[in-house]
Amino acid sequence: MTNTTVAQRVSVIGLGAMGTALAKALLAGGHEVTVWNRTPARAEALAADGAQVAASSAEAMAAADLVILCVLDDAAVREHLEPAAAQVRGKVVVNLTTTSPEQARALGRWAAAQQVELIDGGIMAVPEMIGGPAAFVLYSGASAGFERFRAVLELFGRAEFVGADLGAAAMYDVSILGGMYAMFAAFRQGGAMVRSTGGSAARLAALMGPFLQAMASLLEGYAPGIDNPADYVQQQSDEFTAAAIDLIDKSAAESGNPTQLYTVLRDGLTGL
Ligand code: FVH
Repeated sequence: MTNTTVAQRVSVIGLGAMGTALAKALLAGGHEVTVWNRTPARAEALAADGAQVAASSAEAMAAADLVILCVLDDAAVREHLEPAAAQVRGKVVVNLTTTSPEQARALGRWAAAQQVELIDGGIMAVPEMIGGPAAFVLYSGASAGFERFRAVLELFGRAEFVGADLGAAAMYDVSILGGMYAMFAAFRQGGAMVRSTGGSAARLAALMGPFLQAMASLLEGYAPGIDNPADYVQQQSDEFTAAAIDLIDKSAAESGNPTQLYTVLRDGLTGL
């Protein structure tokens, strides 16, 4: 049952920067929150905000109907979830730890054997954004469990359910992060290049930011040709794209900042 007015019993396992932000959002939303962290001081800091502090991860999981994990990696998730099978049986578990799609599916196989409704999540926000208008979280896996706790999960940011395949949220997550890292790598490289002509990364940011935002608005129009390659209408020839990227590559070398970055882009965007 989704009910925005009923306080739910929720546990948060892992109180790093992100787990702490999640727990605070749940407390602000009026839920009964139990927390556990490997280093106890981080959990005790949340007691003042109204959280119950559990003595072990298993005790925290036993205290809740909805269990949220946000630890370093897949190994840390398994280290705490697998010995607590009895504490999570019949419950909804949301793993907001960043993992690969196959790691999410493998955890799903374990969860299915334990009668656990597993949801994998990918947080598209930094801790300071949690609960704010720009934050969103991708979810996949157990759709009934997601709907049951949707109102709780929406406290973190817009909740986007992307499919029943447990690997789906992680695949969207890493795809989006790939775009982000490509942008930051190009900005860092560009900053070094413009400095060679007396420019600055600050000026580049002011010019590049709005241009990239305009380019981002073209992504939706580009999508149908990727979803249905038979319908793909090429906007720009491979020769044009390759020549443009080669010019950027040559300019990087002329600036004294040679890089493999554009070679990789050329391979990704053209068949040449
Ligand atoms: N911070 C961010 O901007 C990103 C946004 C996108 C999603 N990520 C993922 O969220 C997971 C946690 O990230 P975090 O920012 O909270 O990370 P830290 O502040 O470094 O805290 C790590 C917590 O994990 C605990 N931990 C580590 N290993 C273990 C273990 N073997 N057993 C139990 N807990 C473990 C650690 O505990 P402690 O060091 O305080 O004792 C912290 O609570 C992560 O997957 C990001 O990729 C965040």
